[in-house]
Amino acid sequence: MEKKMEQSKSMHINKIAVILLSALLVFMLMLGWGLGLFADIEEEPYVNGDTDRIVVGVSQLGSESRWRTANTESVQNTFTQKNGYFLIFNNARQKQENQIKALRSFISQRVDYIVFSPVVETGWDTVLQEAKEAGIPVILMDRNVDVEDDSLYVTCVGSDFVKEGEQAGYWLEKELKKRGAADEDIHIVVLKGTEGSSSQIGRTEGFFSVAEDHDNWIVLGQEYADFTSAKGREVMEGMLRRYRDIDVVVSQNDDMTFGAIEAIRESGRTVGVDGDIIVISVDGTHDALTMVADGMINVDIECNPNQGEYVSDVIESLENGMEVEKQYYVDENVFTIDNVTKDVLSQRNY
Ligand code: GZL
Ligand code: ZN
Repeated sequence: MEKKMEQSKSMHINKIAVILLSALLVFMLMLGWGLGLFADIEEEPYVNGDTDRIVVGVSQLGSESRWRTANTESVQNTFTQKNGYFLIFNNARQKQENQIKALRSFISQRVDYIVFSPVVETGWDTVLQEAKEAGIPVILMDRNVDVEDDSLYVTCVGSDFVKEGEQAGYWLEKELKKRGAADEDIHIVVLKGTEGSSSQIGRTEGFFSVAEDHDNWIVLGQEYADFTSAKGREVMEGMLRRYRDIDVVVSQNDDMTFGAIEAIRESGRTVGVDGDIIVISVDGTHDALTMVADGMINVDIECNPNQGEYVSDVIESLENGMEVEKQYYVDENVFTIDNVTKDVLSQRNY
């Protein structure tokens, strides 16, 4: 009996503790709310036209890479309530049909601007025509669209992907000359990003526009690996099984590079400045630049994800009735062991 009494008393005390704790939690939340700590999380869902802020509907294609995460952060840090925006953000999880749905929902909510990073270049004409008829300006971010009528979008803020691909080729030309191997047969494999995306199309076109000048550059294989580490590893494993002699891997983003390096190491071969296989990558993420500094990645062509402010500059121009260009390129660099300094690494926000 005694024991039972003890037990029910301690259960009673637990109950009071739980009630007190939850009351404290509610109080903290209310306090936080009152202090505007959640200022950038919209207090209520947007109903057509009921805010004096600029309403921006953003369709982000997914979260496949470190680069993409940084691109999303750049958007969310720019289109904030204190900057005068009402942001409606949607992540399409790599699916075009989800982006089209998101664009249609932005149109029906009568947002002021649509911003989106098209997962692939084609298949947008109809929904962009609907946005045009609704009088909603469309700004492309990061990637481009291939449409009949380019009045369907106001501008594209992104990277010159063809130039990024060419930079990879030019670096390889210089590197082989430096090694005294400019005329030797060089065996190359290429890991390509999402099929049909403008980053994949441009980088492929750019690299091959240089490669075609070199008969001794033998491209053993080029395969899609979707800009992800997992796919990059899987595709590289297959290539290592098929090709005994690989001298260079050209990988169209850092995430695929990380996967490919794992596969190469597992095969018993080495990478980088003193390795069996030269590694050329794209994006310039912090983790990859660390590997450049360590000599594991030979060169990383930067692709700048911090595009939010460029897009908001375009919106401000449009708000002030100014003309805007059809294409804005963000600033980008080429990193090798010679220029990845401690400063570069400490300032890298992605
Ligand atoms: C490039 C962007 C690419 C990045 C990848 O602008 O489209 O998509 O290079 C990302 O990391 O997945
Ligand atoms: Zn070779």
